Amino acid sequence: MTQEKQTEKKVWIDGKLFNIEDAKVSVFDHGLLYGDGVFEGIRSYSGRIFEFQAHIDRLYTSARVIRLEIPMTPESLKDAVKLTCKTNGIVDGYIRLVVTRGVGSLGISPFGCKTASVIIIADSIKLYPQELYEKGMKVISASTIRNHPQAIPPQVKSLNYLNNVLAKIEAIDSNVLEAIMYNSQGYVAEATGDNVFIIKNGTIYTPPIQAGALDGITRAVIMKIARENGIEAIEKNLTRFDLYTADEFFLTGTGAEVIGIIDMDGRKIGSGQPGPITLMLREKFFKYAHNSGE
Ligand code: PXG
Repeated sequence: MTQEKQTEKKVWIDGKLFNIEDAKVSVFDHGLLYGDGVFEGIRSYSGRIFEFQAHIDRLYTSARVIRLEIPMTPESLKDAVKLTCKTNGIVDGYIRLVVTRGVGSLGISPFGCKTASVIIIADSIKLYPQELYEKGMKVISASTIRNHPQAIPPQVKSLNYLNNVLAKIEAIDSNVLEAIMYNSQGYVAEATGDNVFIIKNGTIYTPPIQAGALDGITRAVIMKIARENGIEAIEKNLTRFDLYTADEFFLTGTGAEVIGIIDMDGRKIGSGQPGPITLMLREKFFKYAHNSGE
């Protein structure tokens, strides 16, 4: 057997590990038919799973809101994630946890679906090219808005990402890689898979979750690190004016980590380079990430 064969990638589905080519779900799964399900994206740093409990808690919270019962305890799910990481030799990597409504008949009602399916993929992710982490990234304003709070709440990390997909397409059509999404009132909500931060006169501002953002786990870590370093971090409704006129601007997320924004809608942000507070927070974030986790 070759070395490669021994480290062949496996995907965990409902209690079993499958080779990639056999890791499949039914066409009658309501996750596919209706986008009915929830997910999490988690990173592993230096062989430890970053903010593991926070991600597990958010998954179960998202599931509760859509009345989806995850057919295993949080503890057994964590064990399954650890097993999948170990099996795939993950040290610095990315874990995608997906819970679908499961197999049912055609028709929207979820109540004919017997049990939810749980899928764990342990792989790697690179959201943006390395060069943009050093030089900073350009963004545009998306015309596609985040969901109205009386639709599926934006705090639910659901399998319906089409608003975000459309905003991402707008970005790519404009020759940039990320778009800022607004809410139905015109306030800044977040990017397509990242939370928004600006710095003005030495203070950090980020939109409140109620503005239509996911309650980002990286966001919470960054606010904690900022405060520990004597920087005030305030949740406040922001408009595009606030972003255009920020001294510094950055995005955070499990995929994105921390990335400086240097241009928005053709306006140069700050000095046109990732700012000093952004760079300091980024460095402290990685230090923390590689020295925590479980
Ligand atoms: N907002 C949205 C809509 C997200 O999907 C974040 C904010 C950041 O939250 P966390 O908890 O990760 O700090 C996310 C997370 C991908 C990818 O494949 C997307 C995310 C995370 C990991 C990978 O594009 N989004």
